[in-house]
Amino acid sequence: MTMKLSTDPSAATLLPIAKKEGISTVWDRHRAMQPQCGFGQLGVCCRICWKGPCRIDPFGDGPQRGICGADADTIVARNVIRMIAAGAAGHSEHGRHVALALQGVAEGRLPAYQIRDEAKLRAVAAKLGICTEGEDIPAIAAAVAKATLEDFQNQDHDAPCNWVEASLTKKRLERLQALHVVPHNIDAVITQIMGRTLVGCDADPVNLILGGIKGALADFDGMCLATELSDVLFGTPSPVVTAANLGVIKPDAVNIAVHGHNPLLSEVVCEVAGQMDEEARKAGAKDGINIVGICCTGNEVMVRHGIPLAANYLSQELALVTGAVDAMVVDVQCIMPSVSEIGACFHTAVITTMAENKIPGATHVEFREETALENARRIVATAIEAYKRRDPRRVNIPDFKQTAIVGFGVESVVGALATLNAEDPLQPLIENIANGNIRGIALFAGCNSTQVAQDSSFVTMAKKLAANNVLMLATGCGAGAFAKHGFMTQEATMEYAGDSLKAVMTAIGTSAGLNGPLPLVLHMGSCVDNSRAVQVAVAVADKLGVDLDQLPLVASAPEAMSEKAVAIGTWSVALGIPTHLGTMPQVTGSAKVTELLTQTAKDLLGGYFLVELDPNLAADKLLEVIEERRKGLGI
Ligand code: BF8
Ligand code: SF4
Repeated sequence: MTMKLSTDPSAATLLPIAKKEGISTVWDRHRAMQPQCGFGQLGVCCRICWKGPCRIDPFGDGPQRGICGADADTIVARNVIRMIAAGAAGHSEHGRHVALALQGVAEGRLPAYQIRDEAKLRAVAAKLGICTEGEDIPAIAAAVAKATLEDFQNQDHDAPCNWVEASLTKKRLERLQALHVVPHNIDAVITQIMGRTLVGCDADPVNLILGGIKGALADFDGMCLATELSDVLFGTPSPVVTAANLGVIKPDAVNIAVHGHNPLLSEVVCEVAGQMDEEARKAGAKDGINIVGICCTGNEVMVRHGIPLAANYLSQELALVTGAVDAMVVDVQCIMPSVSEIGACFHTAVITTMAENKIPGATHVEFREETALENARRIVATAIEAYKRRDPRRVNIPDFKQTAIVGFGVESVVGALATLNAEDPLQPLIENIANGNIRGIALFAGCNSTQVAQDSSFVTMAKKLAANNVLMLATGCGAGAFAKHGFMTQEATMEYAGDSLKAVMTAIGTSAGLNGPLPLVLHMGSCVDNSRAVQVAVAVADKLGVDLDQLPLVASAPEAMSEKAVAIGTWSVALGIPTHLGTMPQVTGSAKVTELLTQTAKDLLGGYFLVELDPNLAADKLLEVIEERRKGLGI
């Protein structure tokens, strides 16, 4: 029996077409890769120096040490913390770009950008302890940018990064400081990980993992600043009704898919597309320009502007197989290198935009914040030109799209709650958790992976948690999965939520003017927006006078694959959150590292990894954890 590849109905429609056209997809390549290397799966393969590669025999018969003498524990720990460093580098580089853009706006150097949310800017300044009295907006923006960029520059090892310090409970910060894992400088911590994992350096698995945790907290710092400063520049999300899945691609429009992660590019493309709509119509597209999102760029523009989401990670190639995407504009991260080849099978212009992220076969239009408008115009013009070459006979847009109510940032969640209690907005949430109407909160994050039938684990787990009255938040490709499967609708709440959860969601939604319940899963944004969920948790913990590891809060990445997910999962654990992984982490070749991450972490941090590949059992285990936490709080 062949394994089901995806639960997304669009895949079932488009995969046979890809096959007929001779196009290989991620699933074909996954199959061709079998059997995958067992040493790599266990994390016991080392390629850190050219005496290697070395691998440890997991059965104990062959070599137990690499040529340099490193054992399985050292090799596994080094490998996994290098993954954390890579993830932290990706997120924080994204954050640095946004911070530099804010600085440029403050100095009046970037005409394509502006401060769209002044209230948020003031709130961020207050959070960072910046005095704003009597200061104008550019001055506040400059001060916020400066304080943020300090997180990349500070050389005092004892001074925590500004954003980490501002974003955690006091208790959590102290606990992490006692373990010496609080980052002082994002870049320095990432560099330290690369340095200590060179051949012949840190060989102590515990020390290595602690270094990795520091790197993961640097990742958290980068996410907090990326999220908050993006809100300042592009607006803070508020609830908006939109749609998800490949049916959002329009046959009579110039379809531009924005794909990647950083909103600096996609925001300007959206704006310029609006100005160039008439040109598209002149070229014969009677519906003008239609922007659709893929991956986290998709989430960013979805939660801020209601731009529909075409695909999450595993469906990005299928967007091209529709034959109706005229341009796929990409920036950084999670862009399969195969897209240029598939785009070339059609008329699609695949456009790379970042100097440090090019793909052979793609068109490169260099994007710079200083020339953003001009660059975006060229990108949109390229899309219109490509549209003229589209072959209508090869267009196959699956007739699948689901309504999605998205855009639940901290401000909108608190805003909705404030309609019930204006003086003390968190009180209704806390009351309902305390009385058990809401048993707990689950944050679904992370990717799609070919190791799991696409989206299936998200859907299975959410159904069970909903029935057991767990409030669910989602980001990244998890949010994409839920949006595509209709879980971000009021109907889903009515269908799947347990009675008490349904009642609470209905009370909040009705009072917030939604004419019915909140959607079953609240879309908080992209992967960097995981920091939003932490903000809600910190606010609740502060109000209760407890730390994060006491809350009935769990996280789950049932289909994790990226190094960024490794970094996020690790900081989630470091913040005290039990964190489920539904794909096998590449660490099990070391009993010591496995024990550290799944058990010892619980004593050290309160959070820990919980690995369960079966989504039904995973949901059961998370429910148990939630009940255990409730018991701890005496509720
Ligand atoms: O940052 S969830 S597949 S798109 S890594 Fe990538 Fe994973 Fe998707 Fe977004 Ni996050
Ligand atoms: Fe082998 Fe050691 Fe080199 Fe790794 S660092 S490849 S274990 S010799």
